Amino acid sequence: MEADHRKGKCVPDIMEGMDFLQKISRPELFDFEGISMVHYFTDNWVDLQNFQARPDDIVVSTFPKAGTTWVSYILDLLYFGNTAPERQTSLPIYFRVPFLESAFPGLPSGVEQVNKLPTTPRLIKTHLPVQLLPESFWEQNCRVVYVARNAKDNAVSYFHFDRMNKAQPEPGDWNTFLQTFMDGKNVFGPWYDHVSGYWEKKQTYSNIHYMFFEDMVEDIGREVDRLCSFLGLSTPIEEKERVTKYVHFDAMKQNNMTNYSSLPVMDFKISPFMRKGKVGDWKNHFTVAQNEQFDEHYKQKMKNTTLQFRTEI
Ligand code: PPS
Repeated sequence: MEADHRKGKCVPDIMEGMDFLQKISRPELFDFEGISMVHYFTDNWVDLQNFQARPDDIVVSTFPKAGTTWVSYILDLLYFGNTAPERQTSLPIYFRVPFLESAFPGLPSGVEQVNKLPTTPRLIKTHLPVQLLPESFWEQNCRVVYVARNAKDNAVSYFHFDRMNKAQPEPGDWNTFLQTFMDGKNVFGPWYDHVSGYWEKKQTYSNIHYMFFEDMVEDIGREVDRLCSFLGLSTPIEEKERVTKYVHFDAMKQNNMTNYSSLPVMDFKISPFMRKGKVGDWKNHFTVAQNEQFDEHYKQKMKNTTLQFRTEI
């Protein structure tokens, strides 16, 4: 990224690569290190595993569709909302907080984007399960903000995302996708292992802040406070209030820098990126039979973890 944000020249060359994305086709799913993956996230694997983290890097880690963009934007505003206001109007959030494992044709890889970030700290997005995160993050004792979302709403959101996003495999119909999700055969592998993997890691690695999408919907002000405590930020109250206003669902949906409208792989006529942002939308998708089957399967998969979710608030 060649842009110099401090001088106001902030639409980087990277935007020119976006045309390539229009031409990409739906990828095949394959097994990669025991995880279902697509090549857009494995093509740069050697660089990725050799990635050199810095101690002040902040990693936003999530299972896809758990609230990544929401937390990324909160962090971006907390750190850079005042110092570089032009970033807010000209650089989409997915370039401000690069997607580490991404390797899309025509665009610099996620690793290259991170290495060219002009900001400190560097905010870095990943969906990698805990065991595949590059070692240097742990070696450098980087802060990791993990966001988890209840399995039912997470599955619904992922289903609609796969329908509208050409960089993902075809999801099939809802029943098919739900089975895929339960089998853990979606991109980035089983939800169950992802959320419990980071939860277990937290027991031995104290620099993980584990957040829940449901808590954010319930009280975003409280969650921003907790996040600031974890980060050691003494952000003034008025500033925090400004941040919570900007990151409201409706504001982010209207904001072209946070709603992904500039990413040509997504077809918003099928489903928007900022879709509903609710807890409990699963009730509009699960049949009674699907729900019973899911609950039974869930109990088995989650029987060895203390991790608890709310499916309604
Ligand atoms: S991605 O593609 O994995 O980075 O997607 P991710 O950002 O993790 O998740 C997208 C879902 O988060 C919802 N979202 C929000 N909900 C409430 N408030 C705010 N501000 C907000 N921002 C994003 C978004 O609408 C997607 O959820 P669904 O249920 O599909 O609406």
